Amino acid sequence: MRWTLLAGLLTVACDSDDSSVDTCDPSSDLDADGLDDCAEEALGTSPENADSDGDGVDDGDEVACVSSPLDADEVCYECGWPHRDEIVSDRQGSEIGDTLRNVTMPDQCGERVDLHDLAGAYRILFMTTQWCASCVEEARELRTRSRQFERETSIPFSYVITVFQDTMGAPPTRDVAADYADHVDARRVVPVLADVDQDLLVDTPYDGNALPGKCVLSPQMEMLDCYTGHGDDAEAFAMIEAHASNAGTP
Ligand SMILES: [Ca+2]
Ligand SMILES: [Ca+2]
Ligand SMILES: [Ca+2]
Repeated sequence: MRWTLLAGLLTVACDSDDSSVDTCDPSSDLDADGLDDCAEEALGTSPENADSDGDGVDDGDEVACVSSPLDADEVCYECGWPHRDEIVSDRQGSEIGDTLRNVTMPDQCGERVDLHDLAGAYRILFMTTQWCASCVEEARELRTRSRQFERETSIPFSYVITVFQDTMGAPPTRDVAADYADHVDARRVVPVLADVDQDLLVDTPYDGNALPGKCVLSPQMEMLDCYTGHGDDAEAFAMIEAHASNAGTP
């Protein structure tokens, strides 16, 4: 932001008349980071420094993966998840209608992911244990189910699998996310998170007693419904379509 201010002051200082206010050239990409000079001006990034925040990832790549090119603490997730935490409201709680608290959990790429970065799309949390064999069977369908719903409705959606116990019934280590993702073929389509501190058993109405637990989340991370058991989640998908329709989303 400091750069934007400085650039603005320099522009004003150098202006001899109003006609020279807009000096950027949309056909020029001086630092070859994939963003033209005018896009950089609008973003507040430097048109002469490909990595404005110095975090090792070029500005254009950060914009493409939905990561801030002006925040050195935020870089692209290896698994490709966006950083959508800016969409989440402050009204947090653990009941239906509340906004889910932000918790950080390791994913299948071995990185810690802020749950709120997964805002911006509808989600169904699929909360399970590693030892639940019938849950594995259903979890294997979730990648296809996610893609099918998105294709049919054009509503941004995916399941998010969270694992709160390992094969022995103990809290999972961070490696469990990668193991489980491989086992159920989630690839990088369905986020798989190891709930190492069992945060979601506290932060949602789900108590972990019946498997799997499921919570439907709005793009703002509001809990629209929570329930348990296997199934095709047809009612949850109908709820998402109705919610999206009311919210004016296609
Ligand atoms: Ca550029
Ligand atoms: Ca950067
Ligand atoms: Ca950054």
